[in-house]
Amino acid sequence: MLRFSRLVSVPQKGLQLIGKNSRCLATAPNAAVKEEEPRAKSAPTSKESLSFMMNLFCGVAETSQVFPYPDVLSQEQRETLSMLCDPTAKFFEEVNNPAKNDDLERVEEATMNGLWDLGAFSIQVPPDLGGLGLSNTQYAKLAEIVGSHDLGVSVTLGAHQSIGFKGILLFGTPEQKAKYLPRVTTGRQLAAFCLTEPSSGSDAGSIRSRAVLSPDGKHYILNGSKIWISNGGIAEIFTVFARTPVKDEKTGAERDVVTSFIVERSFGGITSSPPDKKMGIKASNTTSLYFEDVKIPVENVLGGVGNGFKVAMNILNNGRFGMSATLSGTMRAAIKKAVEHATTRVQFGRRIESYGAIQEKLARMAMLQYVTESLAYMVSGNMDRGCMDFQLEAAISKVFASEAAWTVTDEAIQILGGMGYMKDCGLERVLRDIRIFRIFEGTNDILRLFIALTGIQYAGAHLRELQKAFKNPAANLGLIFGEATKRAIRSVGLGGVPSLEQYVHPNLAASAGLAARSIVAFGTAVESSLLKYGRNVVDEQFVLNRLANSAIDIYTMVVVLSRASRTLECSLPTAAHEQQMAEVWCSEASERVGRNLDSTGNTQMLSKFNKMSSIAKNLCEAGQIVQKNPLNL
Ligand code: MYA
Repeated sequence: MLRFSRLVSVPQKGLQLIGKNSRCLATAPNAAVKEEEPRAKSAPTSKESLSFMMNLFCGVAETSQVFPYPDVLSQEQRETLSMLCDPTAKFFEEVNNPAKNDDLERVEEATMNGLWDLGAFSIQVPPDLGGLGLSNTQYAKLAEIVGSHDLGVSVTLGAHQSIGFKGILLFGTPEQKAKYLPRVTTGRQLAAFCLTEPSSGSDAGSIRSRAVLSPDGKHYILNGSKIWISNGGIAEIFTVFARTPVKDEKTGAERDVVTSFIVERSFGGITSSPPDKKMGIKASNTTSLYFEDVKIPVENVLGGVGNGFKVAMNILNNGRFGMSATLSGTMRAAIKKAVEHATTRVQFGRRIESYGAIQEKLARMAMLQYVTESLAYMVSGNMDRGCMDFQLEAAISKVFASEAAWTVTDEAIQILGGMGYMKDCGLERVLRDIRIFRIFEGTNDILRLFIALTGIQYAGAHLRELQKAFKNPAANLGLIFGEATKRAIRSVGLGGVPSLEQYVHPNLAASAGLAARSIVAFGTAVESSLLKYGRNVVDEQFVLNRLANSAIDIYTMVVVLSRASRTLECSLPTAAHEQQMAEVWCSEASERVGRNLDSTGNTQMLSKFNKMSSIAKNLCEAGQIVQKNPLNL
């Protein structure tokens, strides 16, 4: 059962509000997390977020992190990147063999060596510690190239640097960085991220591995096991999360907290299982790991005792854009295959590209790729600009990319028909490889709840602030007036919808209007859900999912509007094409938002949710399909 404990505080009379503190706190590496009471004022408080997504939950269009579309590469960074792109692509075309890696269930040695030589295992490590010292955006471009060729290799690279040693980069002390980063770069030692356990998957806070301080206070002694660890059997350096007992300073009672550690295989006491047999990403090594009385020096605590959960979440937040970048490359490659086929295959006397059924597929595939790519570079660009509050946007990029890539690859296979189903075509491997992306690094189901609940908590804090303001109206006129106006505007319909037109190219004004209306409708739906369910909203997963889907749709609308506007402003040759994609995307996404939001408050839909809940319970009680077949056999 999901705790999402942060959401179940502060039940109030009247306005039922939730959230013990605002979620707008920057998740800065090493940042001390303060608990402040929200201050009542109309301008953003110090705890208020500049994240588009957080503000969306209050029905507010905070545009500073979405318009204009980030353009963060300096000339020098652009040149460095161009110098790396060609050799990387060439390497994948000439040296790496994805089908062979898949058959062998490991990445061939020549590929591994070549990738080390290219610096592909240390893209973001500073050069003085052995890496290429590239930015998130540069990383995204390289990830895209790898993703267009071999997802097994992507996961090997990503498990190493996106999450394996990312904690050292983000939270390591200067000594830890100096000791370990050269080893995972020029030292060619692989890293792995060890969070998941047999009884702790989505519920990452429930891990049982335990590390206890030795009597002389010099070591932690680690015992426990981890499962499904990418690079588990081949890594030398591990970021391991374990419970550690601490004494409560006030009561003297002992309690467990989660702490992260840098662990070396050479410490002894670590064994790994044979590689797991998987559906896809077979080339990537996945194993269980067992820790038996592993002696970890105290100086290998990463990020401070008790901060392990936040270290884990921040590592994941920081790495998620890499998945969307990777998968936008995968989609590019799959679409290329589909287009090659559609433009050469003749059936019923015409090339199949000329049929509407195929055109609709190709257009939808192109839009899904365009949105994914736009999300990836929006998030990486914002990270490079120094934005600290991007966890919702990063989660959305992962959820969207993994679902889009599945659909696009599946449709590419459909366009190729029997040929697409054959192993030689390569798409069946890609489809198998892609399936895990909806599961790992936070299942899409858990990330949808994370998006909805985190945003709702922010909106809840905002409402609570308003409630407090009403207790002293004279001192808080600004806030109250602002809110009253907003609500009055909502109650009279669309007339007062905030305009996004000033941020987009004139050709996209109508689409911007659709996005703006969706933003207002979303804020209203969140507020209604908060007022209706109060803190119990945490249990309303049918509603939360629909809010999350609407939030995802709205973010994608704004992101493509931003990107297409920039393309139009620069008069790039693809401007008309991108405009069309943005228009169609916004039109369909806003329709989905309307339907999803309607269903969060509509009595008929709520009754449907109850029925679905009951159907599922019946199945679970029966342990299988409840009814017999129509023959009653
Ligand atoms: S690795 C395994 C991945 N596992 C997961 O992702 C686990 C998923 N579960 C969770 O994320 C959490 O348990 C959830 C929280 C979200 C469910 N950012 O009480 P809480 C704070 C910042 O709600 P829970 C793998 O698959 C929160 O505010 N903070 O927690 C590798 C609160 O703080 P406070 C966050 O109920 C695969 C506190 O934590 C976040 O337990 C290989 C507690 O919150 C957040 N996100 O549930 C991948 N979440 O107390 C290879 C929570 O202050 C990749 N908090 O209020 C390949 C990619 C390709 C790269 C290519 C390279 C070239």
